[in-house]
Amino acid sequence: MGNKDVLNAPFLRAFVKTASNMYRLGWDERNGGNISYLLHEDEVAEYLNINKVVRTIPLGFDAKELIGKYFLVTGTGKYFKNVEEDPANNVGIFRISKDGLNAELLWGYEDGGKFTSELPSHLMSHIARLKVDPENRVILHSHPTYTLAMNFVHKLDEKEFTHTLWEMCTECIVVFPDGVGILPWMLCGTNSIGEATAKKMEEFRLVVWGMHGIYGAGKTLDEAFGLVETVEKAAQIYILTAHLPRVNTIKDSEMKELAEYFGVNYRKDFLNL
Ligand code: 2HA
Ligand code: ZN
Repeated sequence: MGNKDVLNAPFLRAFVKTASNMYRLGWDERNGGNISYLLHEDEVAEYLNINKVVRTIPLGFDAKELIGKYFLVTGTGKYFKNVEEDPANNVGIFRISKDGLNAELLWGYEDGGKFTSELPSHLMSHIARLKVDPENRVILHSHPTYTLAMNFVHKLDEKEFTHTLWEMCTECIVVFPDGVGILPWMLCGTNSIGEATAKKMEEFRLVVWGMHGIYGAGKTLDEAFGLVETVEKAAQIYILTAHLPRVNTIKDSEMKELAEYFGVNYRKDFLNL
């Protein structure tokens, strides 16, 4: 128990790979972006002594719904670019303390750092998603280029924004039938934006932070990443074509056909049928 090298843990390898992919796609400049991954106690215990708390770090909010849960989370001020070569300084593994107010660090943040400034949005979103999907394990935040560009030229209305994305790639409505939630520009790093994000997460696995970036949620790193990747692809097609005359389009009746054929529960109110 607890004596295998955590750097070889499949959950850490997958996490690092996700951060590197996001960096290489240009979504996470400098310290932009953050990822949180809910770990099972037994998988943590295979690599770490779960009775040895390295440091206790106040959360700054009440996370009592997550008491005793373990998270792998990127560090504040850390660059996605550097996660792969130095996970121990750039990410950390902690457990939520018995009073729900602290993070009990078990590994990582070795240079004295701590979790991302967006932890309120992450943990509050985990709480919200777990109520909808008990298997949800990942929340990630990023600044994907075309999605962000689209924020400046497209109306930030959930129905219209989702509809435009669905129109840009045939499979969009199948990948995110629940659509995209949108928050207006808000001050980031606060409990308020955390509460607002979590409220949207009750309904959506994707939440755009107006003129800032996007959040994705999923059962796995691949699911959360894939959702953001698909939105970004659609936003890229939109930005590449928005200024050109539209000659062809995927019709709402065709999107309905897709959703029905693939058996997904889509937002019918986001189509104009
Ligand atoms: O700190 O992306 O929203 C990284 C961020 C903040
Ligand atoms: Zn951000």
